[in-house]
Amino acid sequence: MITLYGLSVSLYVRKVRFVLELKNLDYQHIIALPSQSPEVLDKSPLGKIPYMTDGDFALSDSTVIVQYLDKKYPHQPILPQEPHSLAKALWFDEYSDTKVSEIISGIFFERFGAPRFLNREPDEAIIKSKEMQFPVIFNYLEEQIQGKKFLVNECLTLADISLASNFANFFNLGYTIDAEQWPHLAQYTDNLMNIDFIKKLIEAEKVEIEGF
Ligand SMILES: N[C@@H](CCC(=O)N[C@@H](CS)C(=O)NCC(=O)O)C(=O)O
Repeated sequence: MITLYGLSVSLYVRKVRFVLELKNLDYQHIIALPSQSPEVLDKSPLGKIPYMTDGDFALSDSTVIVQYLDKKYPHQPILPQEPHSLAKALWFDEYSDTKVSEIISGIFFERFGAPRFLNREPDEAIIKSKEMQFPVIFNYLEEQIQGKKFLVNECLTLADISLASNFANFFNLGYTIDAEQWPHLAQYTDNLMNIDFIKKLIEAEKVEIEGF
């Protein structure tokens, strides 16, 4: 049995859940926070979420987990075999986990996390400075998408799954993408958010985080 630990609103946790859902794997999700407790460190040596167990095998880090899942459960693959395509898919996952996350999840953390976990109001100056960086990621992605439905090989890969996880937080925050300025990105993200398993999980999350 697969058990995934972490908060639903984490883009890294959501990335893993998207893959579990896409592959239609049986799993349980346990809500857990990052922690330096010995029990958590035992499964996640950096104390971060997500971490996962598959039977008695424990592993952490979203990118490690999804690569493991793709190897062990190869139906509905998310990673291409061909080396250039594989590198591209892993690159967009990295770009999403770092640059996109720093901006979008940075804002999400201020709005959602600061009041709940740091007992303070969101810092509007931090939010403003991150909003000003939207064009950096939008321009790059616009150029990469070029009217395609998916980023790599015209089929859904980890590249799109990782970005969908980040943009779910972006849309949940009430932002929209200016389709005049970034038509490809607006269309691309709209397509992603309407893929069945993505849409369903985002809806389910809303119920899970109610009252959090
Ligand atoms: N590279 C990791 C990043 C995971 C991560 O940073 N998770 C955050 C929550 S969204 C966390 O646990 N932060 C606590 C910490 O950094 O100690 C992954 O892909 O899973």
